[in-house]
Amino acid sequence: MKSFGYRAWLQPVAEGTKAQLGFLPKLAGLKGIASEEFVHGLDTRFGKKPSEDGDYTITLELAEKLPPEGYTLRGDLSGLTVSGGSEKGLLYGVYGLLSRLSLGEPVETMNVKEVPAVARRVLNHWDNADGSIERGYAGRSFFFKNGRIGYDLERLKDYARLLASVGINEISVNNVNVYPDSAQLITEEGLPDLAKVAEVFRPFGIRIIVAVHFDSPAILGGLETSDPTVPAVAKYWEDAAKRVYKHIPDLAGFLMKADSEFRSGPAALGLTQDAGANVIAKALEPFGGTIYWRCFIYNCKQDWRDKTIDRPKAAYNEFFPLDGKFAPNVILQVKHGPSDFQVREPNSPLLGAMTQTPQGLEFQISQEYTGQQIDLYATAVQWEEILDTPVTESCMTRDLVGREVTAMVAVSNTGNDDNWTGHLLAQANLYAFGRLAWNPALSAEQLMRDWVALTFGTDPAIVEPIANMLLESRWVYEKYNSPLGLGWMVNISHHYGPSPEGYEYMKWGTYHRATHTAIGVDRTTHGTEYTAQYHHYVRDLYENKKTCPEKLLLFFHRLPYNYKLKSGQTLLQYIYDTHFEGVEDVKRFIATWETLNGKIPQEAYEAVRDRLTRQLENAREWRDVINNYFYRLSGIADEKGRKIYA
Ligand code: GCW
Repeated sequence: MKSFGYRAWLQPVAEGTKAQLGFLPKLAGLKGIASEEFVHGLDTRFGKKPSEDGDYTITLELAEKLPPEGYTLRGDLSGLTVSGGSEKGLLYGVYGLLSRLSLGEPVETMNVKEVPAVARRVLNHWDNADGSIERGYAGRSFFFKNGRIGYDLERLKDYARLLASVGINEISVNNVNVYPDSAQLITEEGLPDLAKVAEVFRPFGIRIIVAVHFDSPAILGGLETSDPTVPAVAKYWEDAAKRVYKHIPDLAGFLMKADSEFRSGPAALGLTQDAGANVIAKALEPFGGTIYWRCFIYNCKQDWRDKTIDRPKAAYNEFFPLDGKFAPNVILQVKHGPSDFQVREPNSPLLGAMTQTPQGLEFQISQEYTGQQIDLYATAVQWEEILDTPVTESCMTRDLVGREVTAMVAVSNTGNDDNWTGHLLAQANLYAFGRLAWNPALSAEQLMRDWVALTFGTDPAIVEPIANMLLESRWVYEKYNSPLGLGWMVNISHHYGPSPEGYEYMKWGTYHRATHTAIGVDRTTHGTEYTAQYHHYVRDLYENKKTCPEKLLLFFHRLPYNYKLKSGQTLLQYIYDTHFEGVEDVKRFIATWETLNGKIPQEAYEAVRDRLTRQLENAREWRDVINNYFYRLSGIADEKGRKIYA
């Protein structure tokens, strides 16, 4: 019997909940992965097997008029038909049906049509061949061991099911920082193993992507250069593509992190990014492959004294001039914000700016800067805000999905911990990403409620408190973290816990430049001119302190501590207040969680309680370090006279 956490959102329905299946199903129609998964799901969720003597017929069929990944569920008193545009669509239909049954929806009136908003719903794993995971907070890799592919077949299959059940259809398994071991994945030696992984995921409609090293032609091909303008280098990539597709004919493509954080790339050779991307695109093109080219490029050797460089401007400067110059099978993978997955930052100005180039919008499910799966943090709430951000006066970021944004991508938060994600409630983030990539119009509230109900059962006495905690968790974390869009202020390298000046004098380009009177970087047209990268509607919004969303004030403006916010609080008092509140909120989370004792599986109760206790420690540390820092700098006391440990 698998443990509670391992089963994630594919749980057996709780005894006595309204979701108990009220009929005995008889299965008809197409046989294959969809019918197998239906039988498996019925058994594990409801303890029932379809039978010839069943009293309600579920028919699985293909319907050519539907898009390949689309499906319909049409039920009446005599039975329900799942129609899929292809076997893949049918599989999604079966998962859709099973979760609706788990949520207690009646079959007789079911009338659903689902078509994904984007064709590519992608998970990037940052797993290294030695089994470690970069920014992984849930144990070791379940893809790699001891320098090569190594896995537990059953676990991998269970993972494939989990991902497919929420519509994820492409995964890269190796880190974008490609080290010599994982560079080998595209060689004759490495490919048979990778092909076996692809084989596990294939039936579930999931294709593999490989992260490749820009210097592969030199490292693996024995060439003197990896310069993409050299014919032998282009030939290397053509041969590599042929080799890879011989082993994995349905490979989704390659993923490249070039010219970023000490990686080599076109810029290092005096070329523009299209010069690299297009050569690889051409090699992949005959096989229908795509090259995902990351836009996370900035100067990571900056001198903190130099105020002429502003890191958030980097990606736009590098890529916007190249719009229209990329081959059609290049997808530019853009992090949602211009900094780096901070708790609060504006959207990347590249989103909406490049109209001629397909883009992948990159999220981070792994909680690098957002509590590392120790602190509770529902990423879906942040993603909803990101999608709700205007690009122009008449276009929201959400509207780009399915247009320029042809892929939704996220960095995975999974590892070989028994419950996959370390913090049990962090499973909600993986779940939400899949569903949001399928349908970006879904609200965080809907996603969190569904996840809680599928995981813990539909009893409102359980769903309400847990869903509410999740929905509040982003704001609570932000309250005790780095304030008002400043970002960073984290301990260097591992990025957990506070260090207000940790990055202040380093080369990474992340400075807040606090003095005894003011803090922040002026990124308006009077300062670094970062705002000029946006459409004028959005630029004007951010330029003006009065219209700039307050939670982003210190991202865009340099302000004195006594600057008055709309609430009437000064900037500094706001910082003190939110930091005191954040800790109290975490205490409240613990109290709420304790009301669930005995109502949910003990294993889950205790595991989460343990994480919340650790979160409280972290929140206290943040509160006291941040408040102390600002008090020492400004000399201004807390109006409410609370303890600042000065
Ligand atoms: O956020 C930073 C991380 C790096 C990561 C990089 C990236 C994989 O600190 O660990 O490297 O982003 O996205 O490439």
